[in-house]
Amino acid sequence: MITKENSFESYIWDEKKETMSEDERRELVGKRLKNQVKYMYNNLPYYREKLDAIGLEPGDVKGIKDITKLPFLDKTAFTENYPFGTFAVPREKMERIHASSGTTGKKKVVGFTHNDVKLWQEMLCRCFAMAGFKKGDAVHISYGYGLFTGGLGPHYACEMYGATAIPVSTGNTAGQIQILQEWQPNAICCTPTYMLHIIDTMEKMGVDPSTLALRTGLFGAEPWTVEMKKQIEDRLGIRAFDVYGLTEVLGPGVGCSCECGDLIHINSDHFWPEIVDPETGKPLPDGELGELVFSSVTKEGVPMLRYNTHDLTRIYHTKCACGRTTPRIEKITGRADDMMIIRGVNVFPTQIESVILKHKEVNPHYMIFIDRVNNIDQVVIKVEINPANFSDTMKSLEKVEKSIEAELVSVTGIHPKIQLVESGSLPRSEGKLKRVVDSRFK
Ligand code: DLL
Repeated sequence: MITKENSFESYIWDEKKETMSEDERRELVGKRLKNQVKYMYNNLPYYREKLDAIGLEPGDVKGIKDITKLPFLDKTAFTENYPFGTFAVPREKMERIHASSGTTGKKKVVGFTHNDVKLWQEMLCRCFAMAGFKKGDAVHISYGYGLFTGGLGPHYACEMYGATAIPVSTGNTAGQIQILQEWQPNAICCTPTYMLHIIDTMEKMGVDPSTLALRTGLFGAEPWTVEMKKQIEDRLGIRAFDVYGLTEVLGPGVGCSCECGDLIHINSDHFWPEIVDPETGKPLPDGELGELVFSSVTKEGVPMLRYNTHDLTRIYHTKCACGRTTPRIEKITGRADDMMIIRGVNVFPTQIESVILKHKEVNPHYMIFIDRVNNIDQVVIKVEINPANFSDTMKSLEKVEKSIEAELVSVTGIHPKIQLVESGSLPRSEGKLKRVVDSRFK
């Protein structure tokens, strides 16, 4: 049996691009932006109309400082031009098409040219190096394969990286564990909640994590907290990294966290980030919470300039101890539309998660139910008991419920009711997990 190799080593995939000075990068991206505006104006009727409507000519954008002259784009670019109206090259020239479902209605359809696929591979190679993947590693990919970018993105990146892709996709958790045990992959890619589900199942089956060769993992596609990262690292004995991205801009690989902490390095030479005030759209300085906006300055198939992700975070333009100079964002708090307004107080599921996961008497699985009773918002949070750390008396049940409730009041300002439920009784997901059931407006 091969046993886990403990030495963790990461490196920088592209020294030149990832460590260039911010001034050099601004210069480079400025040139790319200037070309991209012209390219989109000439090849995308919907974009030309947008610029014409505000009287902006492509020549007005001369460098990065002019980016704020450009209008914002959002998902309506996709819905209004469905399916292929955002394609800047003919469909015949696309090497691949991906799509994300979105919460309502039509899919956001994104075509990738040959160069786009290469770019995507390169961006993910940067993430692999950051997360300590080694050449020759076997990579267990449990993101869904198909239109979702989570499966095929890392799959093709393995080819460029010189790693062996194991395209397990989602489902059949016991089968996944068998592969982890018998084929001994060194790295894993999946959503953090699915990783936890795999770990729970392994524990139930009596599988000892130290018999696996897993050393590191790239987790993302949904908001998760540092507490969840710690659980994955401690229970599985691996290093966990946060990979970020969205279909409209690329897919996974827009950014990734490094070994120095939880901030996510953004590959800003290709995906220029801005943080803007959700109300006014004005760019915000480093350290302020706002919406994350991207300009994909080198994409050919479906380029987007100033695309508002509605993901909320903060940005920092300081050099990281790892040597990279790329700007870093904080873990995503959630999308602006994930925000729950409870009796006028704004709360994100990630705030609730950070409290719950600190309590060892419960499992890291919870669901949030919101309802309006007699015109008053009521929140019930169901959390699973962790039988291993729980003494099974009514008194201790109440004690744990009260202690989580009290901490939630101080962290979030809302007064939820905690309901402890049996271990294993809440739904699990193989992909992105939906944790909130809001029945107020039904
Ligand atoms: O989720 C791409 C992806 C696949 C990223 C695999 C990472 C790993 P979409 O389905 O288009 O694409 O969803 C994008 O998911 O705007 C965020 O709200 C959320 N998201 C993605 N990565 C993270 C992350 C993929 N690391 C949307 N942390 C984004 C928090 C994330 N949220």
